[in-house]
Amino acid sequence: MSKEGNREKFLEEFPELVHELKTILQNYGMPQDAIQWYESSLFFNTPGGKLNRGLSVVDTYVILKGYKSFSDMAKEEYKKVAILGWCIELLQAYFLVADDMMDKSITRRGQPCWYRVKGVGEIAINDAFMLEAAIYILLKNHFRSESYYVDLIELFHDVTFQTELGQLLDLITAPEDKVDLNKFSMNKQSFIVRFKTAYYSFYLPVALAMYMAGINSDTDLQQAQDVLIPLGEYFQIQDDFLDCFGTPEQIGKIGTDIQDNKCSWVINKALELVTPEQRKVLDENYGQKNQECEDKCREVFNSLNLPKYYEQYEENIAKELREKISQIDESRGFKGEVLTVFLNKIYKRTK
Ligand code: DMA
Ligand code: MG
Ligand code: MG
Ligand code: MG
Repeated sequence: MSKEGNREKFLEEFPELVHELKTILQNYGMPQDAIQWYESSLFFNTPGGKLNRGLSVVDTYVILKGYKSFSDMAKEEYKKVAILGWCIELLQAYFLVADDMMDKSITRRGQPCWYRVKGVGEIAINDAFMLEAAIYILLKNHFRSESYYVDLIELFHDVTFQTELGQLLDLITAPEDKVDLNKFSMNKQSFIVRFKTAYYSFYLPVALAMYMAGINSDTDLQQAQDVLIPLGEYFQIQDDFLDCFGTPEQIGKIGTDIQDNKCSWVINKALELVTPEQRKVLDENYGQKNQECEDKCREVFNSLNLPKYYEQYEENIAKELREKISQIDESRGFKGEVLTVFLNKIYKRTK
C-alpha cells in the first residue's frame, strides 16, 4: 500500500475511537452539549497533523514482525496497533493545546490554536486534560488483558513526565520579563529538547511497537533509546530552525521563538558566532514582543549564515546516526531498519 494509503487507513480508525470515548460520557449521563464539546475537541486537536508519531507505531510494528506491509495484518491486529498510534497522537494533542497557550502561539496545523477558537479560551486547559485521559481509557478498553498492559501504562506515564520536565525547563529558561542571553547554552538546549520532544516523539512510538511485538528486553529497549533520543534532538533542532526560517505555509504555524525568548538552537548557534556589535543587537532585541525587534534578530541570524551552519549540522548528525544504527545488535529480534526508517522520514524535512 502507498504511503498515502497507510495514512488513510490509519485515519479511518479515529472516528470509531471518538465514538467509544463519547459512550463513556453518555453512560455517565452527561448532557448532550458536553458530549459534543468533547467530540469537537477530539476532532479539532488530534488528527490534523502529519501523524508521524502515530503512523510510526504501525510502521515499526510491521518491520519488527517481518510483515511486508500493513495489509499482512489481520483486521483486529491492525486495529490494536493503530490504537497505540492514536494514543500517541492524543498525547501530542494534549501537549500542543497546552504548549500553544504557554507559548502564546497563533496558529497550528494551518488553523487557529484551540484556545483561540471562539468560545474556547481557557476551557482549553481542561480540554487538554481530557485529551490525555482518553489515552488511558483506550488502553484499558483494548489492552487490559495483555501481559504488557502495565508496561504500556508505565511507559506513557514516564514519558509524559519526561516531556513535562522538558516543558518546565523550556519555559523557565525563557522568562518573559527578563531576557538574559548568558543563561543560554547549547548544552542547555540539548537537555531541554531531549526531554520536551525526543522521548515522546521518538522513543515512545518505537517502545510501544516493541512491547506489542514482544521484542522488549531491557537491552533492546536501551539500544532503541540510544539512537532515538539523539534522533529526536535532531528533529527538535529542525523545529527550532523552521520556527525562524520556515514559512507559515510550509510549517502550518507562525514561529514565536524569538519573541518568546526561547533557548532554541538558532540563538545558541548565533551566540557562538557573533561579533560584539551583533551580540549587542541580540541583547537588545531578542525576547521582545515586537515585530521590529524580531526582524532585527533575524537579520543578524542571516548575516551569520545560520542556514549554512544548519545544513552542516544536518549532514553531520545524519552521518553519525547512520553509523550508530549500523552497530545495532539484532540477535534478539530488534531491527536497525526501524531506526533507519525514522531517520529517512525526517532527514532534510521542510515542514
Ligand atoms: C514542542 O516545543 C514540545 C512539546 C511538548 C509540544 P515547541 O513549543 O517548540 O513546539 P511548537 O514549535 O510546535 O510550538
Ligand atoms: Mg510551542
Ligand atoms: Mg513550547
Ligand atoms: Mg518550536
